[in-house]
Amino acid sequence: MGLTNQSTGSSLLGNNIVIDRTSCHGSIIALSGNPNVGKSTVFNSLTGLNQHTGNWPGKTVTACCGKYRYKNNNFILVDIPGTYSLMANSAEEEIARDFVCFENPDATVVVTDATCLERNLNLVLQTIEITKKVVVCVNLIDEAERKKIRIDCKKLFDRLGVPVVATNARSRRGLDELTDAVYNIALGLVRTNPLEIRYDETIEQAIELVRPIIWEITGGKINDRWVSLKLLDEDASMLESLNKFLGFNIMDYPMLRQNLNKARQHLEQNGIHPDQLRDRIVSVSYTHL
Ligand SMILES: Nc1nc2c(ncn2[C@@H]2O[C@H](COP(=O)(O)OP(=O)(O)OP(=O)(O)O)[C@@H](O)[C@H]2O)c(=O)[nH]1
Ligand SMILES: [Mg+2]
Repeated sequence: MGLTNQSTGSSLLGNNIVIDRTSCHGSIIALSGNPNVGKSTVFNSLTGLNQHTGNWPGKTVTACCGKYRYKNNNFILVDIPGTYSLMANSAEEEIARDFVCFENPDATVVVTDATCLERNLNLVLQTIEITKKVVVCVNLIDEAERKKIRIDCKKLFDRLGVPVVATNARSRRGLDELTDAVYNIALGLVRTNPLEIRYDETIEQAIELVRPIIWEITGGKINDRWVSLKLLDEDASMLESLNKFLGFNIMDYPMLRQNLNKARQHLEQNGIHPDQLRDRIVSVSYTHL
């Protein structure tokens, strides 16, 4: 299938994963997922490299890049440290969130554990809220089968609206299908139709007060709906990353400040106080599972 391996000189600098795009020609593929679900095993199988794997969570502490070829195209795979969410509750979550949001990978593979899929789907939902270019890898399928857990990938695909591939990364089962799904998404040959997370009416109205301004300022380069929600939630770490990405302070725009205030007033008037917004956001995500 024309898959060859090669490492790249890309690295994790400080809190950011830095891809040297001038020396890396190819599609950038993020490999994310909860800790200990087999991300590095998938990474090693595809790239031929030797990222640390083992049966305890938190082995991969810095991101690692590797290269593979498929159907005459180069792919740069980035093994991101495992996270349970993209809410930036830790440095790892911040790294994962910033890579998926601001590095604009050509595809993000969310590796999940087939034996406890429901818990893993939270990260999938948070990821498809940021990017449409997602492939879900249901790994450890052999363990699930051993425990008599049946995963209906077709049904999951219907619900999530992104490709879902079952794998046993240790034996390479399903990896050809995964490589093909990634190829199709990264090169835009297949478009996804991800499940849209909808919040209650008041939050949706608040988002709509901010979203068009974000779109105008950023020129559609980032997900305006998601950024609006994060700004309403006063997510300081996301604001810092956003400003770094843009190269200016987005809060310098008076129109944005004005509409954020309006949106926050609207939330307050309808009983959603600033410290309650995050809980509302998280609980709504769970209702989509
Ligand atoms: N049975 C089975 N074991 C697997 C599979 N994929 C990975 N493993 C094993 O699961 C353990 C964890 O795999 P890793 O690749 O290190 O997981 P990771 O997601 O990179 O973990 P962190 O870096 O800690 O987040 C290792 O012992 C792997 O050999 C699989 O599909 N089936
Ligand atoms: Mg790892």
